[in-house]
Amino acid sequence: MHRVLITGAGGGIGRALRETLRGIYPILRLSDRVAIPAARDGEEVMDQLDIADMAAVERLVAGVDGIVHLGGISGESSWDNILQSNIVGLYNVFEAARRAGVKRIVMATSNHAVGFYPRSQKIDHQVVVRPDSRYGVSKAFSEALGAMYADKHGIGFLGTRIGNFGAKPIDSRRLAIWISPRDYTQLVRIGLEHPEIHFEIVYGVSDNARSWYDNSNAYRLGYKPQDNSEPYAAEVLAAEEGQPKDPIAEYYQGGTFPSGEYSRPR
Ligand code: 15L
Repeated sequence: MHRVLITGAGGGIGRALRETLRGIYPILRLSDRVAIPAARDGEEVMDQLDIADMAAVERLVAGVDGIVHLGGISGESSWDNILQSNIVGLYNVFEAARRAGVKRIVMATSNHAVGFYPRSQKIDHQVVVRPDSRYGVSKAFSEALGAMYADKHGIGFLGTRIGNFGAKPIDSRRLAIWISPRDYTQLVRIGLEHPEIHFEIVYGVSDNARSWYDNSNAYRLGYKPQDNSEPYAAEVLAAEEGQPKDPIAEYYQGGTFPSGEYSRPR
């Protein structure tokens, strides 16, 4: 990989990858719809753009070998917002990538594509999607789009169903789904560099003892997570003691995403 594009480079994950992937690939091209810090050696910072604008996306992907697509909306939002960024914008990125001859796409899909599975069930990468929100539906769409562009056009696709990315797990649910920056970097590199990626789904989680995922597909591809959430467990659980809990949010893997706007009889 010579030139790797990171979309959504101004967000939390994008800012971290900008550092951890620095020097790994000769050129990191960075893009967002918000302003991001100026380019350093080995970087190209693109003009601010909205991925719903196909002409702008075509300019963005020209000359790129691989894409880490973090752009778009990263949580629940109105249908119109999701439609523009995570459906139309996402399609633009894939279609422009095909026209430009991009070889690989690593997608930030999400645990919310499968958030309506109960926490009591261990799920692998082959379960049927059970999105917990409009946002989760858009992430399921990204996986379907990845499959189509892999099967029809040969763009290698790694869908990383990210749990929660950060320096440490921030609550009891995140003890199950947390991923550290260095572990996520490893997954991204597998997606860009593994010689045999055609279409793969993995969970973007560290080696958490409380995980409700069977992440054997990631391990099969060589993932060796360095971090796990257990050292943070006592502190996280103590901080939550006595706090009121919503039973729907507690029951499902997706937490407040399934319980938000929930209108079934409880
Ligand atoms: C996600 O997909 C979101 O992008 C992130 O902001 C968190 O809400 C995360 O899931 C989570 O479930 O913790």
